[in-house]
Amino acid sequence: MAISAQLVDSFTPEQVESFHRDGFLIIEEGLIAPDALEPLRERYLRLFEGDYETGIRPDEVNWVPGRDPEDRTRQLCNAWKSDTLVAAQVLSERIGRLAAQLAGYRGVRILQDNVLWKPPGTKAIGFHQDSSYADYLVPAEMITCWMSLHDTEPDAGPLAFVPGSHRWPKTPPERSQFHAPDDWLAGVRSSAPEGAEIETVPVVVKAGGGSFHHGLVWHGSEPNTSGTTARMALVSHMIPVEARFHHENVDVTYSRYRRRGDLALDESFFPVMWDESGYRTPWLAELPPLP
Ligand SMILES: O=C(O)CCC(=O)C(=O)O
Repeated sequence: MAISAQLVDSFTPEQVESFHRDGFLIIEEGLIAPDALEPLRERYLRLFEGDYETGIRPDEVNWVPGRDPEDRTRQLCNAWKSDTLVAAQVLSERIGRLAAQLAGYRGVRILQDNVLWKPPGTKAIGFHQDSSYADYLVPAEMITCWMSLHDTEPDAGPLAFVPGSHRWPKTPPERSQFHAPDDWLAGVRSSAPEGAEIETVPVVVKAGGGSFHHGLVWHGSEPNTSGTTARMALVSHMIPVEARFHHENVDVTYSRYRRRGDLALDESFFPVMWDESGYRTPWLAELPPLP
């Protein structure tokens, strides 16, 4: 029997204001429908075994069982290309519309997804600013929706934000400090304005809840010290619909999708999730409906 739940469909002016003040907005529940949670968790187990429904490998596979240490937070990027259920959630029109409302964009397209799995005993994800990884795009910015597939607990390494840090300058990415750093706040400390207090706010929500965050807000997650509680999260990193490739700057992975002599983002790889004109990339209609 279907479990009914109120899905978040728009934000109040107060929520939009709070996003702009803090650089993030936490949503207790209703980003993912309850009936989609267990099927998505099952897809995660298959994906991390290297079992790809579409036969296509994600753009980044940052953890492979047996190859990589058990104490690493497990991550895939662009698993939507490998699994149609993940694609249906990551590329959801509703999530795109909500992101556009918060960011003030006239439309959004997907830049990249993240599939994250943080079992007990796994180490931190270093605090970072997403937009500092986007200099191969114009404009080099994004808004992110982070959706939890589990109830999150304060000691299970929840995603956490530094409020107001989206007003601090953009700092170049420190890629070696992303996966499993011992000092997960090192990056924030070195870039915080003198005297700024570094407070972190954890995302403690029900399964299906999560958050939206500004591309410049500092965020990351501490080690999972809970001993018992795993968490999985699904992330849509979205960019303004009019974004294009930078004519010179490249990304080691994603600039492979740049066509010769053309800076446009190809909708096969960067589909438009929602646009105020009513346009949505046509092939998205082929995705399975979400449970
Ligand atoms: O879930 C995490 O630990 C990190 C997620 C993250 O960095 C993001 O959503 O941008």
